[in-house]
Amino acid sequence: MEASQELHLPNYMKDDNISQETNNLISSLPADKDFMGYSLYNYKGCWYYPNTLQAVLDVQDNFRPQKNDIILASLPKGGTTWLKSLVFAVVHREKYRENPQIIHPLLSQNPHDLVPFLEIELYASSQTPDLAKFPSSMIFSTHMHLNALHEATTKSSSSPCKIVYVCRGLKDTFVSGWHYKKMLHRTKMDQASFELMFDAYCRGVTLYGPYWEHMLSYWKGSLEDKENVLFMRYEEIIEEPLIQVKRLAEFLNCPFTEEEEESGSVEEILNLCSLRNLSNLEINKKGTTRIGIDSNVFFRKGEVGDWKNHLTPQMAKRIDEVVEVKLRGSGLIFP
Ligand code: PAP
Repeated sequence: MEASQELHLPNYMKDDNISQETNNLISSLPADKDFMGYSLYNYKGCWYYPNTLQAVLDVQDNFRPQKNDIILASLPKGGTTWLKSLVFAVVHREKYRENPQIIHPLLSQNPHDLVPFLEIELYASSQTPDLAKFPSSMIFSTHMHLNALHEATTKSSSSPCKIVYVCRGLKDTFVSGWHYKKMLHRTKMDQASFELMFDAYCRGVTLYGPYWEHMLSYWKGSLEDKENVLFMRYEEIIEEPLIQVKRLAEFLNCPFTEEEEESGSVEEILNLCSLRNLSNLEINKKGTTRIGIDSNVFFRKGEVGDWKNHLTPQMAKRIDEVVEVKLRGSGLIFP
C-alpha cells in the first residue's frame, strides 16, 4: 500500500464520534497500531478502533435485548453473512413458504441489511437507537466478545435471549480478511502490507482481536449455557449443511417438522442462502449496504483451505503454534 493512497474508510475505523468520557478512557488504555497505521486500543482484553469502542460502550450501557430477540455473534470473516442469511431464512420460513407471491427479502436485500449489527450500525449512529421500530423477535448481530456482550445482555430484565456464534479456522479467516481489506479500502496492497497484517494478526492486534480469545469466550459460554449459546463453525456448515441447519433450528426453538423435512424445506433454505445464489443477485453484486460498504465485498470463494494459496508454510506454522498454545486445555480444537 502506498503512503499517498487515499483509503475508503468505514466509520467504525474512524475516531470522530467519541464522547469526552471515552476520550479520557482511551488515553488510559494500552495502544497499538494496525498494519495500516491506524490506532487500536485495548479495552478489557479486546482491540478496538475509537469509534468501535464508543459504540461498544453504548451497547453495554443501553442495549437490553427482549426475550425473543436473537443475537448472531461472529468472528469477523468467520461466516457472519452466511449465518445472517441462514438464521433469517430459518426463523421466517413459514411466512415466505405460505406466501410464495411475496419476494423473499434475501432476494432483494443484503443479509447485513436484514440483520443489523449492534455496534457497527445501530449504536454507531446513536447512543440510544430507536429499537421500537423493529419487530419483536428481532435478529441482531455483533462481533463483540461474549464477555463484552454479556455486559449488556445480562442486565436485561427479560430472560436470556439466544446467542448463535460462528467462527472459522484462523488461517482461512486471515486470508478472507486480507481480501476483504483490499476490496473494502478500494486499494491495491502489496506483499509488505500482507506481511504486516499477518504479523499484527498473530500478535492478536486486530479489530476485535485476539481472535483466539474471541472464540474462547463463546466456546466457554456455550459449555456453560447450552440452552442459550450455540457454537458453530463455518467448516461444519460446509461439511454437513443439513445437519447444521437443523441443529440451528432446534436451538432456536423452531425445529423442522417431519413434513417440512420431507418436502425439502431445509434444502430450499440452503439453496437460497448459498454463496452461489446470494453472490449472483443484482443487489449483492452492485448494491451498497446501509453502513456504506459495497455488498459484493462479503462474497468471494467460501472455500475451506484457501489459506494454502496465500500463506507460506512458515506463516501457517506460526498461526498454528499460536492457536495451539492459546486453545490448549480448552477442548476447542481446529483440525
Ligand atoms: P463479515 O464478518 O465481515 O460480515 P463474513 O461473512 O464473516 O464477513 O466473511 C466473508 C466470508 O464468508 C467470505 O469467505 P472467503 O473470503 O473465504 O471467500 C465469503 O465468501 C464467505 N461467505 C459469504 N456468504 C457466504 C455464503 N452464503 N455461504 C458460504 N460462504 C459465504
